Amino acid sequence: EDGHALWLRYPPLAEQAQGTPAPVTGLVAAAGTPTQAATRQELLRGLGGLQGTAPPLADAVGRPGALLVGTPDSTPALAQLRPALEGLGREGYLIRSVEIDGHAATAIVANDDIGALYGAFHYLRLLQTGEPVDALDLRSAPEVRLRVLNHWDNLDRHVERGYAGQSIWDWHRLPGWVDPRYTDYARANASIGINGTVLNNVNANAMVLTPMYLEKVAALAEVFRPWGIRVYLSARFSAPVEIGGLETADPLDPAVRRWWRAKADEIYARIPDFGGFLVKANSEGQPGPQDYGRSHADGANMLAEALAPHDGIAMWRAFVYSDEEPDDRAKQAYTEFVPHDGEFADNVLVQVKNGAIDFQPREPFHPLFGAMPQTPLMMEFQVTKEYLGFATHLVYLGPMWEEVLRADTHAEGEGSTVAKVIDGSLHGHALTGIAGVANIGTDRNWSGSHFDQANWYAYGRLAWDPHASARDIAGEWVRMTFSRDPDFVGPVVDMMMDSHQAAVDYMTPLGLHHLMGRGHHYGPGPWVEGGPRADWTSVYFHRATRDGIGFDRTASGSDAVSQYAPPVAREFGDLARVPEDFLLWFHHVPWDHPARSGRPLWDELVHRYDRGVAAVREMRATWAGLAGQVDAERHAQVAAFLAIQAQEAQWWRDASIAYFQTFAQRPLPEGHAPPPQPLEHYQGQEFPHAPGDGR
Ligand code: BDP
Repeated sequence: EDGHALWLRYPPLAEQAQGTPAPVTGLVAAAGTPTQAATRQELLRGLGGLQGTAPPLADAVGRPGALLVGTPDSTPALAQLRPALEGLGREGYLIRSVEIDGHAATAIVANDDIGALYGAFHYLRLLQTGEPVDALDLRSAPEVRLRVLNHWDNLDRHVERGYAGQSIWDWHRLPGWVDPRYTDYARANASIGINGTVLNNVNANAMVLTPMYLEKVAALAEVFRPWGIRVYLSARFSAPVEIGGLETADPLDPAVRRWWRAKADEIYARIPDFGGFLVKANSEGQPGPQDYGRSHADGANMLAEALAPHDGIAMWRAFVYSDEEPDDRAKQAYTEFVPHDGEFADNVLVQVKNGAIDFQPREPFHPLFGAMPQTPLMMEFQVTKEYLGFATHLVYLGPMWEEVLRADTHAEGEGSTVAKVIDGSLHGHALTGIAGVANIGTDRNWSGSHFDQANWYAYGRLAWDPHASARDIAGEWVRMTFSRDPDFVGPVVDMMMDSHQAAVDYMTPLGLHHLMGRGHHYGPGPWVEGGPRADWTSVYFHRATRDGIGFDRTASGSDAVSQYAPPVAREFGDLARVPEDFLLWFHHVPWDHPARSGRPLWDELVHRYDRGVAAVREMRATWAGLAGQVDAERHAQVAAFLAIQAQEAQWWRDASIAYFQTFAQRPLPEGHAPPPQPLEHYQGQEFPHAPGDGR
């Protein structure tokens, strides 16, 4: 049990605590297309594992208990369900208990092969999670059209912000050697409904657009196609200069436009279902349209024009940095993008990180959501835990994503949630998307730790349905990955659900943000200052002085709150109403400011740091108590990682308190131990072994 099987383990149901459903007695499944073959194979594999033996294949229903999967065209016995398929689109499906030729049977039916594959995975999930399957009437279709992973993978296989080994794309051996892992990857993603993957880092190398690499990309696309997954590439804006021999990459230059059109034609000739481009432009030193005095819309539309004849999509990121430092970094994306609402071509999606800074442990939702009604905005979540303890800390991201998706932008009155922006319903967009920065690498367990698989899983499930519950998703994942025993599931789900708040508490409590070590982002660095840009330092963000701490983003400060719709701006801007988790994000307050607990701010801060440390201690105890309920191999690794997390939570707490105390000039509240080392000790530590950005 090294975790390689992910949530697709299919252990015998008979060995599990609960009763077992009546076995499937026969499988009616066509295999005339690669997707149909994959569907049939998955059901044979899944049922073979869960039931002990795979059911026999059958052409027709001859006795009770058959399972039929397919489309009305592939499987004539399912034709009677055709009318019920209306509105489900290509990817949706029905799972129903039916009667066929006088026999009770289960039907998984869809308009298209890919829908049937998704339905098959859903059916297997029901079995794996112990849900009853004898009276089914399920209907499901994705709420978001493009559900993609973003790999920040470089061509030399270093993964930027990757904590699970090297890139799984073995560019050196492709296309000659097509690693079976690519199929495993596609299968795992299809099981959670992911239908696109951007193969290379947003800090892109133009080489990936040359024929040599496109041949390799085409080989991957071939593997992914049966699983409903399209490939996309990050496009470097200056590619026409770097690999095209042009003198400019100006998006309004006709020769540049021609170059991109020809490049798109060339790609589609090799990969007819290529998804499109993802672009990071004018951000952190990347080239972009502003280099030529043009706007983001000019840049995006040039690529959109090249992709449009092939139905390709341009995903243009809103994570931008202009050369000129703003008065508040949190305001920048909004300032640069909102004036261009309505200017983007129809096949452009603007991809927005969940918060306005950068995947911090907790951020309020990005003010762009709801603020660009004429532009489809896609969500960018970070599945890899750059700022949340890398792969060693157990932090389940479901609750954080749920918090953002359920946040109310008030853009069209109450109930205008971020989820409704993303699913297109708020402003009537048919083109919708969501991206997750992948946590996948060459480690046997794919994600660097067993529990980080849950974040990949939860990302896919929330992409399919952004209104889903993080707790339900955790429950599914635990049952499939570890055990269905309620005595195990209950405490583990609780531990996962509390884990995000714990990390926020021991790293960045009360709305603090951007306090990590410089460059590698490993461990605490609240003292980081100097360097090329103020907004790459910690002191810029926490603004601690003798008088107080926090970033004043109200009208008396940077006024970033005014980028939100008025009811939200009023709430965040009001010291009495701002959620305490965002207190120091929006307000600069004195050290003796009374927190809602009644404690003065300094005491509250210390209290929260210690609360986080205590929560990790509890997680360790919970997990230790579950020994014997999972295999020893995975239990031991999780236990070891929790021990690392406990040490590092303590380190965050000690270093942060030692530092902030130099401003607060107050003793620690009673019952809270002072940091064991002087501040200089924490400041002097170096980490040559910490994985960095590789640049
Ligand atoms: C930051 C990462 C950096 C990425 C950047 C981005 O530190 O490595 O390149 O985001 O999203 O979180 O472009």
